[in-house]
Amino acid sequence: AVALEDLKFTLQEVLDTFKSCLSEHKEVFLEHYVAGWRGLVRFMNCLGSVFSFISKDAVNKIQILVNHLNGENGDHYITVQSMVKYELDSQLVDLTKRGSFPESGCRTLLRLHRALRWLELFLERLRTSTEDSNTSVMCSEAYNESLSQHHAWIIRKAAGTAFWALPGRATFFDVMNVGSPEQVMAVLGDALPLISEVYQVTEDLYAQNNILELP
Ligand code: 1Q0
Repeated sequence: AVALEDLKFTLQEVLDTFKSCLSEHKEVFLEHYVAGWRGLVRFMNCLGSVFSFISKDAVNKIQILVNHLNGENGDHYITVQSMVKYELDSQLVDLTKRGSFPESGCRTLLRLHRALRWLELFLERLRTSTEDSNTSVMCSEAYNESLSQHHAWIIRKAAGTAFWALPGRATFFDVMNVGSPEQVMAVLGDALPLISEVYQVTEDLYAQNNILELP
């Protein structure tokens, strides 16, 4: 019961943080973006230890961004927009090959940004799924359409294997603990447009700055 209460809080928190990500002027607050990811990682950790290699990488990237936020130049990291401008203007980003700035905010956030697209596709499938839909299949389809294109063979292999360990749809919905399948659908329906918007704003910003392929 305690664990479920915890999760309920987490999922609500995740949705709320993505809601609070965007400013009036459609800027993305890094603090809330990172908090959203923290919530997702907590949720993933509850799905079992097969996913720990994934959550380790996510946690590592979250930490890099938090360190920037809390660092002496933290003021420049309030929004993703200000971060991109600051790091590019100050030449703090490796643009073509890995070198002096393996932990730039721009390249680190790009990895999470690509994963957000996977999340969007996966949740959309979940939202429109039926009782006999297979979560592993939905997860791999979403992955193959998005994140996998940026991953080396060995990572794709490991991810593909982990997906088969996903719990079934019913368990998944139980673990979310938002109520009946209809209520889960409603919660997903509320959250998805917000997640899509955060994704799109970031995608446009990265495209305008020509930094969608940072090494
Ligand atoms: C639920 C199952 C989770 C499936 C997550 C799919 C993503 C698979 C990614 C597998 C690769 C992870 C290993 C490391 C990869 C890195 O090489 C890669 C590139 O970084 P770099 O530094 O080497 O250039 N890193 C990444 O691509 C970042 C991957 C972050 C993945 C974070 C996934 C967090 C997932 C949360 C689960 C949410 C469950 C949804 C239900 C929520 C309901 C509201």
